[in-house]
This record gives sequence, C-alpha cells and structure tokens, in this order.
Amino acid sequence: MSAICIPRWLRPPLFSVSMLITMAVVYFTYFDEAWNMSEGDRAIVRVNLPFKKPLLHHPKGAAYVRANASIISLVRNEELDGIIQSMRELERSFNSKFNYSWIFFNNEPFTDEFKRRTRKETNGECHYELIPPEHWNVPDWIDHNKLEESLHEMRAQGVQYADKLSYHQMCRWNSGFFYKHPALKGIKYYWRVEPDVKFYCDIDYDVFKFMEEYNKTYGFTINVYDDPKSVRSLWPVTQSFLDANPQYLSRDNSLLWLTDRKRRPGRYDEANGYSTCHFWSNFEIGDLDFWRSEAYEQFFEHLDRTGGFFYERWGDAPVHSVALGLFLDNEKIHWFRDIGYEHPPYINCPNLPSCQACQPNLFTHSWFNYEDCRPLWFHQVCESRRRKGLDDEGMCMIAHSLRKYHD
Ligand SMILES: Nc1nc2c(ncn2[C@@H]2O[C@H](COP(=O)(O)OP(=O)(O)O)[C@@H](O)[C@H]2O)c(=O)[nH]1
Ligand SMILES: [Mg+2]
Repeated sequence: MSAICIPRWLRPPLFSVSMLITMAVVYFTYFDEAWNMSEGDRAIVRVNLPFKKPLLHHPKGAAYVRANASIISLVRNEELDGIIQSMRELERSFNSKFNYSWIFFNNEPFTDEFKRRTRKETNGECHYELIPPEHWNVPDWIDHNKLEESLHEMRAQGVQYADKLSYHQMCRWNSGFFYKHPALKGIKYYWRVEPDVKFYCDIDYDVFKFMEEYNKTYGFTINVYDDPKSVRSLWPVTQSFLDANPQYLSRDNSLLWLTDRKRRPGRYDEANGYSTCHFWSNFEIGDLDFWRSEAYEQFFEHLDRTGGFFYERWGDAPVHSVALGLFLDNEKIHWFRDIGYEHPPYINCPNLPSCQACQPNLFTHSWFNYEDCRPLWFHQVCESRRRKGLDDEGMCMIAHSLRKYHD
C-alpha cells in the first residue's frame, strides 16, 4: 500500500504560512475599501446621511447679480501648472456658471506667462497682486539665533516643513495678513484655492449667495487632526488670551471639538490641551469680516507676539480653527458636504448623483484614515444644535452611532 504524498506546502509549518498569505491577499483584494475607510466614512455610510439641497432665492440668468465675493489664491510662479489644474476644476464645476473674479497673490511679481495662461482659464476678471514686504517678511523682533535653534530642533523631531522658512511666512500671512491686502478691501466673501486640487461635483448654486442667505461665516470640506509637535504652545497661548479677554468667547462655541481628549489623548497631551482638530484651510469659503473683527485681530496680535509662527510651526489651519471654534457660534460654520474636493491625501466625496470620479464617502486613499476628525465635529454640531433646538442636519444620527466615545 503506497502512502499518500502530501506536498510540503500543505504540511506544517509551511501550511500555516501559506494560509496566512492567502488570507492577506483575499483581504486586501476584496476588502480594500473597508480597510481604507475612516471611522467618519463608516458612520456616514451607516446612517446614510440625508442631504437637503440649499434653496436660494436668487435666480440665475442674464441679469444675475453676483455676491460681493472673489476666488483667491496664494501661489508661486513655478506652481503655474498646478494652479491651472485647480482653475480648470473649479471653473468646470462652479465658476463658469457665475464668473466670479480670481485674485492671485504672490510675494514676488507674477510673470507674464503666469498672467497670460491663467487669464485663458476663466471668463471672470483676473487680478495679480504683490504682497507688501511688511506683511510677508520675518518681523524684526524675531530672534534669529532662537529661530535657527527652533528650526533645527523641529527638523530633528520630523515636523513637516519645519525648516522651510517660507512655509512659516506663508502660514503667518494666511493667518493674519491675507484679509488686510488692499485688493480685498470692500470684498466680503472669499473662496480659497490652492494649486493641484480637485473638485468632483457639479455645483449648480451660488455658494457665496448661500453664505449670505443662510447667514454662514465659514465653510469647510475636510476636518482633520494636526501634528501636535507643530503647535505645542498654541493652546496655552490661546488660554492666556481668553483669560484676559473672556468677552470674546461665543456662547455657542466649539470647545467640545477643540478640547476633546477621549478620542486621541496622545494628540491632546502633546498639544497641551488642544485636540489638534482643525478645518483644513487649503479649502475655505468664508466671510472676511470675521478675520477683520476686533476679536480675531487682537487674537492674532497676541499669537504673533509670542513668535509661535517661527519658533514653532503653527499652521494657519489650526490658528483659523481655534479662533472660529472660540469666537463664532457653531451654527455659523458650515460643512460643504456637497462640494467634492481633494487636496492629497484627503478627500471629501459625497454620495450624490452630481459627483463624479471620486469614491463616495472615502476620506483618503492612504493610510491616514485615523486623522479624520469629522466624528468629533458631528458630535459638536449635534450638541450645539440640540441645545438651541435647531435642525442638526443629520449630525446627531452619526454622533449617536459613535456614542461610545462621548458618554
Ligand atoms: N507666493 C507664495 N506662495 C506660497 C509660498 N509657500 C507656499 N505658498 C502657497 O501656499 C499654499 C500652501 O502651500 P503648499 O505648498 O500647498 O502647502 P501644503 O498644502 O501645506 O502642503 C499654496 O497655495 C502655495 O502655492 C511662497 O513662498 N510664496
Ligand atoms: Mg497645498
């Protein structure tokens, strides 16, 4: 009688190894989508979040009167191809219907080629603006030895862009100077656009008129955690401002979102009391009057004097977000869920028929899905709206499905 010959790969220990490899291949092939989804993605899918299209009372047509608004972009000459891509995307999805003007800002003069090629992409007016050096240059009260040391230290800690001085200048300009540029004098609303971004959905209403009619101050698409090493002292410095100026704290503030420790205690501890959640400011649709307000101006001055834009690497996103979360009523902040948007590595892709070429509800294609801060935002909106007896826009359904974090 001949013995049955079992191949080596079907015998232990090789069998267990081959089983593991097979299971991993099957998992990554068939469940890749689930693997990539963040907790926010899953919650949105689970509750099938309802969407109400905004109703506006301004008909489109020949006699259309635009809102007092502009599309704005800080950009370098060498990013011409990138900004053209962004322009094409935004013109196709939104601006070719409304023809809002574009205002480009640069700390160096724009080249003729930049002007010629960008003008071709829109029927709106184009303006090319130089940033005054006093808005851009490193202020003279910054200690250069301390700056060198800080940059060196942050580089050693792996803080992104930490050793790129122009990045610090850019963040400071976006925090405290863009709205002071003379080209924006008298303009109320802005839409901030960066090079190399994508817009996935057809937007058939005027978002600026939406801001006006629905009394919104700030609109975002993506909401994420930050690297706490870049904002170590931002929250303590903010607290000292609030201690001296308690009158600026809004009754309907977003402190739950700004100071949550439960979800990511490591972030909170390293950022000394700040969750690090922020609106990703490469996309912003906002009311410039908020930045021009006394509260924000004094807040910015207070922050700036500490040198944190240089000795640390405070981004304009956390600075804007902390101010919005403290000084503004929560209901004045709007999630433009219907604006499909991508600035790598994050995406806002609604599950709507008006959106193409992005995967509905998927927040990222990369491994950063734990950076999604939307669940906390849903919780914040739910609590604020409930307290005021307002429509929570479906946020409470999501918040309840994530309740384990908030009890
Ligand atoms: N004119 C000018 N624009 C800058 C400079 N540094 C960054 N920007 C712009 O600032 C924005 C943010 O910079 P980006 O490199 O996209 O940073 P990231 O989105 O944080 O990775 C983009 O619109 C850039 O074009 C600079 O030194 N000069
Ligand atoms: Mg960018």
